[in-house]
Amino acid sequence: MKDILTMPVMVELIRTITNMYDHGWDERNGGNVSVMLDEAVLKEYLDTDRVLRTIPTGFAAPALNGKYFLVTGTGKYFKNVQYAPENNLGIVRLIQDGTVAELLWGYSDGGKFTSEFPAHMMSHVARLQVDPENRVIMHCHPANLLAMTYVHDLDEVAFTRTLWQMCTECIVVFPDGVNVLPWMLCGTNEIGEATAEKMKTARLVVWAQHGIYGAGKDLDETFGLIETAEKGAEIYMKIAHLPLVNTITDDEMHQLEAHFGVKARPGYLA
Ligand code: 2HA
Ligand code: ZN
Repeated sequence: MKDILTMPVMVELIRTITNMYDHGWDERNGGNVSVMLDEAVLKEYLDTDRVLRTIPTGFAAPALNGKYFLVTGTGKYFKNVQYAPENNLGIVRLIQDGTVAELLWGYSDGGKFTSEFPAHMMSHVARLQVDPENRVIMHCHPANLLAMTYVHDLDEVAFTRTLWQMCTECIVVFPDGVNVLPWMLCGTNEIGEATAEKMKTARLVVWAQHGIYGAGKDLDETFGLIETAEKGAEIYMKIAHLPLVNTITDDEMHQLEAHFGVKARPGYLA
């Protein structure tokens, strides 16, 4: 059996979480990440027959039955993950239609997965239906995106168009746009279901006055999505109070679509 801390996705998750903390996206215990694992690879590092304990999930997700996830722990600080991964992270297998999680590794102080586990698992289900390659759901609290939800119309077309106009590459990186949920109570099945519904049409979902969710095939892609949206929001917060003299026009957006081979969300450009 190889050392689980050398499993490439584990190494990458710890680096990514540290990077998210360093970006200021995950104060205190803010943020959570889940990665769906490949069973064959995991078995090189872990005896998957050895169940440490079982934890009820409080929801059903039959599509994820038998699937393995590496997930951040509830109440854990991203700042600390690199120093004590086994305490701050866990590996679970979902059984009984996703109503129960078997803990196979981690949460070593008796803890469990993030309070946003419903939003993560329901979003995995939603994204896998659209993109069978999806593996990662990431949530964090980037300051400029949050700030933008206090001063910008939360209409998804308007919100997306503003972000696209803030940096040339935004439309190339997230042509599917950004979906937006109004303020809702976090940590509940309700916000999980609402997030998953929004994930059917975009890989980025903003939670107004709270943060953002991203989805992607790997950690780099998902981090990059959030990073690019946050850069757009940062530019917006720098200029929103100033007279707007120039912008990226819809005609220029169409040039970007053609040149980079992407298709903007239908109806979002003139
Ligand atoms: O506690 O970010 O949304 C972690 C969170 C909850
Ligand atoms: Zn949060």
